[in-house]
Amino acid sequence: MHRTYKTYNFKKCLIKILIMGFIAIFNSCKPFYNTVYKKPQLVDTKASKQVKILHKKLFYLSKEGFAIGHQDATAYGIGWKQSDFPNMIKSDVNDILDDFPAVYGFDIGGIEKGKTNNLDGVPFDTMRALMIDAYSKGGIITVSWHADNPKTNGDSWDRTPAVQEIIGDGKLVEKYESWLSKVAVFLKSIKYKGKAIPIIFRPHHEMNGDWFWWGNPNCNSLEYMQLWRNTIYSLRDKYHVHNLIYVYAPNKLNPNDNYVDYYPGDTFVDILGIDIYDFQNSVEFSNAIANDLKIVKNIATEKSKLYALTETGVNKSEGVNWFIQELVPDQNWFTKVLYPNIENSGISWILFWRNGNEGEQYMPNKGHKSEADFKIFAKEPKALFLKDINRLKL
Ligand code: BMA
Repeated sequence: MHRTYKTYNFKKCLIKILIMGFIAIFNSCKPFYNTVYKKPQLVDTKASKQVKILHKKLFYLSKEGFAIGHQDATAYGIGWKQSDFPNMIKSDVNDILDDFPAVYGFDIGGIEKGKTNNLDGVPFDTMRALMIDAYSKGGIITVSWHADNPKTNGDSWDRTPAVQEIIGDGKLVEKYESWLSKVAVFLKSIKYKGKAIPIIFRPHHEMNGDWFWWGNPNCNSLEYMQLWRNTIYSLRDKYHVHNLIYVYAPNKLNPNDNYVDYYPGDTFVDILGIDIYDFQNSVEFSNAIANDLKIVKNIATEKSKLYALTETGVNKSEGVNWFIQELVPDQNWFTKVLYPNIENSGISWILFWRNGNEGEQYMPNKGHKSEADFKIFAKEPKALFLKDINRLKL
């Protein structure tokens, strides 16, 4: 009896193992690309598997809605910073919803000089830990770079022309190279389970605006394109960074702008982005969103690339336009102004800018006048938070 029972158990085990083996083989045979999700042409042909998975996730996301992102979501918020809560992951979004953002924006301005903290005071070690934490929970990481001015060592907003000197045989080429080497070391150091986590990288953004040293008119479009390509040659080919997806992101288009004025070429850009804020007039904002996102969508579709609203938010603390505010009260901005404009836009994600202080706040916190409206926005079918994107089957 005893022997028979053992044999029976052994057989049962063997069958289980065989079934599990078949399932594993079946799953691993499921093709990564298919007729809906075709193999994209990525900037980095050596991009890691994690990058490829992230790209696929962004693609499928955009079929369901758009991932909701927040800059520095877990690094600080209104009235708090991460070090006040060392044993938990806090975010202003989570304080009002039973969920977290799906996309986590960070800025590495300051890394180029080997600083301990970024330009907004976030320690790079904390930033790395927060990125890993968010990624381990299914979150998506995007990074911008408010680099200092290499010519003057002033900040990003020091508009002294500098690009000419960090391209070609410019005097500061080596200096910029050494900055990129520090960017590379940091971005490669952000690892989860031994592998560098995939990062959506959005350097030298808003170049059609006139506020950054890399922007118009401080360099011309050809110089900008050269800067962009050199940045990729260095990161990808010299410093072997293979965990990046590159996003080209102008600011909202001025009447004479073409979206592709500074576009460095299809082989140098993975995703098309655009930054559009509502600073003064919500009607103007709605028009810009409708108009610009349509342009971005058309160009991206033609190029078979994904696209996103890479920075946004409402902030009328300066230049308040009371008349417009009465027409479209800010308390209802998320549901009345924003959502209708992006609902069918096809963007993969939207990134609300940081909650630096009450004068520079783009996400509601607990008790904020838009809290109730944001909660309604969060329930909209296309607004995808962390739990929603984790439900996606790739
Ligand atoms: C800008 C502003 C600055 C900030 C920078 C980097 O848009 O928010 O205050 O230092 O982003 O986060």
